Amino acid sequence: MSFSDKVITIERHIIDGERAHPGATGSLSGILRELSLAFKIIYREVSKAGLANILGLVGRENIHGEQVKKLDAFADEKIFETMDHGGFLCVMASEEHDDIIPIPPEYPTGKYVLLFDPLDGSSNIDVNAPIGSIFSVYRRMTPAGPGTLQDCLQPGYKQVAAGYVVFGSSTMFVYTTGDGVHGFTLDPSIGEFVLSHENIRIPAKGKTYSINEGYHEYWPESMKRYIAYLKSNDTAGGRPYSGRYIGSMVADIHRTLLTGGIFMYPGDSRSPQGKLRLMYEANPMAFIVEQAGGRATNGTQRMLDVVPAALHQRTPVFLGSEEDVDLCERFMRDRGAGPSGGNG
Ligand code: P6P
Repeated sequence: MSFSDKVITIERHIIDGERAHPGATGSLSGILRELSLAFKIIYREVSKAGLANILGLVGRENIHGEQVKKLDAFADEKIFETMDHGGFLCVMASEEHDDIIPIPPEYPTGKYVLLFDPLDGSSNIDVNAPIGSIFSVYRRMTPAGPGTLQDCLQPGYKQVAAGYVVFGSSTMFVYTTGDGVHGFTLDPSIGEFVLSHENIRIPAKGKTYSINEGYHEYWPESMKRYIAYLKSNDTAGGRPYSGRYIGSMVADIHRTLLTGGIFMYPGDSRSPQGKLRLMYEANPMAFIVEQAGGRATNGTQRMLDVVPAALHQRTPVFLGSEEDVDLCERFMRDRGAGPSGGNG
């Protein structure tokens, strides 16, 4: 069996996908191909961060008042540089930039919009915990010319592609274009992302919950009751669940996607909208989880139906296995004692 028969690179998978859509112009494939290059470049720096003295703070804050570490800025720069000239995009937006990022006038514009979190979980860089990049792609709304904020502020159900790369014990690129979710593991020996998880499906019900329990006192009572229920002893009901929380959204959601369960970053008395960003964190992850058979909500409605009002708006996030998210919603809807014993 030849090498090419055994190994399906992300480029080959994208081309095969494109052939399945005769009307495809190749732009979306081009975006995914260029992004995989950007992620390889970021991988090279992440994998030697401890040695390349790239650690430490750039010494400036991003718009959210968070110290920006050099790798954040590096990842942001590399994604922009890789994506700005291909003629696929009319505008970009990044967690690291207050406003939308125009395509330089010397380059052609295209029909797509790219939003991204260049390096999420950056607080984990210095402790060698998993980190990742997240992206979301839409078709432009405006007819032509430079893309606008309106092109960026679309509800999540209009995404045409979304994905992430997780820099962990191995480096994986996971994406969907609406035809299921597929995972590719980087083989450094050939410098290629190779298909390793075709058509990922999230279990209907899991055994783990993922939330920062340090904020327990700030949660709404319904959240406290739900988490207490998951921790209660009911062997037949599959409880107690195990707690798993890395504090890196990409890693926590990647685990939830593969093994099931529920990831939560709720709003609380200090931050009613929580911490995570709708446009380039919650929406792309919601698209992926739904495509894998799971659910994603902001606690009151389907995440992908939320109509955005601002580029960097925050949202509470509850996503994962369908049955787990359903039960979580029942607890949150029932402000009283919660469903009788949950009966999950
Ligand atoms: P907390 C990382 O800083 C991040 O943006 C997400 O990756 C992660 O899920 C969350 O914040 C962790 O926040 O408040 O639990 O430390």
